[in-house]
Amino acid sequence: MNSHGACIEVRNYLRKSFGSAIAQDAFRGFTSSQKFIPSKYFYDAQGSQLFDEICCLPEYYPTRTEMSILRHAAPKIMRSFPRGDIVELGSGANRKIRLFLDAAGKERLSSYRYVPVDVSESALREASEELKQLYADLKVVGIIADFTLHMDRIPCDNARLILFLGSTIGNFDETMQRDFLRSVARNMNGDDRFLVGFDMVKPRETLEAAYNDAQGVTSQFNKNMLHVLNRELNANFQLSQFEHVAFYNTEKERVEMHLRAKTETVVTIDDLDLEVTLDKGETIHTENSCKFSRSRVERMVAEAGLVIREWYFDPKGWFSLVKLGV
Ligand code: AVJ
Repeated sequence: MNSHGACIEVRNYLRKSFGSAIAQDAFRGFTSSQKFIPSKYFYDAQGSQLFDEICCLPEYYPTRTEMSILRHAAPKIMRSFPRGDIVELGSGANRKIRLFLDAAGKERLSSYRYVPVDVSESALREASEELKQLYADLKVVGIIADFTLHMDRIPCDNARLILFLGSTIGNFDETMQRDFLRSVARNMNGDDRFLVGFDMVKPRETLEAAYNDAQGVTSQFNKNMLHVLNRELNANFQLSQFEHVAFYNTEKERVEMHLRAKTETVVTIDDLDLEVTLDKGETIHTENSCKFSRSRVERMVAEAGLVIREWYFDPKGWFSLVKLGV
């Protein structure tokens, strides 16, 4: 352990329950006519690592664009949030939080507590250790939880700036987007602020390139889902039998990722007592990544009882950050 290691507190709410959640979700997904598995299961240690690599790819514009907006917006956001908890939902690597902490300034660090929330304990621990090296005065309380289920496990005894970046909200279906915003809104006090990143609708070629990178990292990330299922549920998916597919669904305004069986394939999922047959060309739907318009965001946040305080864009309007209050 390094000299700061002891200062990081990690509360793991998933140790016993995550396994059964994936079993339930996989059972539902693999007995459905369009087979599917929720995209949150991408993020084991390996998946979190691969996603981190995706963020640096030349084709993957969202991270870079959101960071460029944050570079301008973070100082103003932090000035209007002088003390309290900075809660980051789906924290992953430390790329973004550092922009907020740097904007606050070294002298002010002791006025904040950083509360990263993630499903991957290894990714959270690694990131927290690194952060403590860089910002020794910062208090860090890591929460291992599935924030789509357990908003109530997130501390609410201080004023909060809740960060939900990267357009992770786009991975939810429309009902979940609405329910999730409502659940956060219900949980917020008057001084709390909620900063949400939305990836915006843009030309198809740009979108499809971002999810079909030339180096094949997104393909590896997608196929890692099969590793997760093999490990967590004693399944026997063969990765070489599947190919990565990603396309923009114009009507539904979302990028869809699937894993397509190259030939007819029979898979056994031992822990579910389930034998799954995939026809040649049949897909497992692994992710939706919704792309938003301004009017859709406005309607959605209003329906959740949230009020827009600020709205930040990049010059091309490819990505946006909305600061919300109740
Ligand atoms: C971080 C979940 C928003 O949907 O763009 C990246 C995940 N999937 N490449 C996204 C992802 C494929 C990413 N999110």
